[in-house]
Amino acid sequence: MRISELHIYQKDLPVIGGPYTMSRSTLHSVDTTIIKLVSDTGQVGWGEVAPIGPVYQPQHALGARAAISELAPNIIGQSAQTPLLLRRHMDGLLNGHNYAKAAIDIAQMDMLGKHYGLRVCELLGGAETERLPGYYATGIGSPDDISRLADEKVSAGYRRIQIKAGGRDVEIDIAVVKKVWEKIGGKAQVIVDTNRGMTASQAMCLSLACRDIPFVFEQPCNTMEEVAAIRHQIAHPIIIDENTECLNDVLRAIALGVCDGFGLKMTRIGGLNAMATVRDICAARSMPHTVEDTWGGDIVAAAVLHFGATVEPRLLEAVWTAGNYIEENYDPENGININGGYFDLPRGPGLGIEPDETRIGELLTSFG
Ligand code: 0XW
Ligand code: MG
Repeated sequence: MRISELHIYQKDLPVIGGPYTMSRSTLHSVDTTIIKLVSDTGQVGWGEVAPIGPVYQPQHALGARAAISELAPNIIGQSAQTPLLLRRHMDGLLNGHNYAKAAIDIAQMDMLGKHYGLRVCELLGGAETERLPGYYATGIGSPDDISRLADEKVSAGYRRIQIKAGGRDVEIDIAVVKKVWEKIGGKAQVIVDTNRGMTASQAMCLSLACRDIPFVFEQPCNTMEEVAAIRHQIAHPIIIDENTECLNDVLRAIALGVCDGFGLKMTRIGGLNAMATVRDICAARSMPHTVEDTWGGDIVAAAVLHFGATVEPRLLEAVWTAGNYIEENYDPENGININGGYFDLPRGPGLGIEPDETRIGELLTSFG
């Protein structure tokens, strides 16, 4: 089976109930790129990548489409049954741009699963579970608003609440953490994620002011070096998110001993197959991690769930999808939705979803 067509679609995803706020950016809508691969046997595979704006990471929607367009002419004709060789082929055509390559990797795995009648989680080694814990990420807000939201989400079934912090007076963030703990302490795990938004001194100030609250500190500062500088001066375990842009960053973080786990975004790392290597290295060092992505609809969400199901239960922190903020599923029948704080793993072959092509935006470019 060989890839004979590659089609690129663009769709704006307005943030429902938004804007989505973090320390360095406020999103009212997210631009997603969907790709459709068609094989010479007529098999279809779907991929997607949706950077959460141009500031969150060194990634952006136009860049994704430009990189995919750069690769596409040389993807046509490649085997659709050898994901490792396809990845190496892409690396030989374009240096970096893992997030763009991820969309092609996801589509190729969807296609391969459908070809063999296997789910993507089975292609990745097998599912440990059919039901995955989600987490809820608040935005930046006031102590009253965020604690009320956290309480609502715990009542809805979530057992992990990520509070956004950073980019403002650290005293306000301290008040938010304390008020949230008052509301949900002992009922859910609390993560404080500054999205690279604090200086080392602000992060130390928040941690020491809340030393009696057992939260996990996510990406407290901008760089791994700043995190390393405060690592042994704060009172909380650390997970690294934005700093893990590739496998080598994960290896460096583990070697430097700067964190106790990771927030792993599947497209940032390069897709499902690249993420499997990171998963197995984390397992070798007992490093817990989330499985998530920046943003995206049912295609990215399904890929996240399939991947999350293959992680050792002792190491899977939680999964996250943008479904809470997106108006409609691409697949009206088997779209990905969270229920009571948990996701059900799709049952069908490949990703287990079939996007309705009237719901996936505008066809921009076709190759093959
Ligand atoms: C909570 N997220 C997964 C959603 C946005 O992509 C940001 C990200 C995070 O953990 O920072
Ligand atoms: Mg994060």
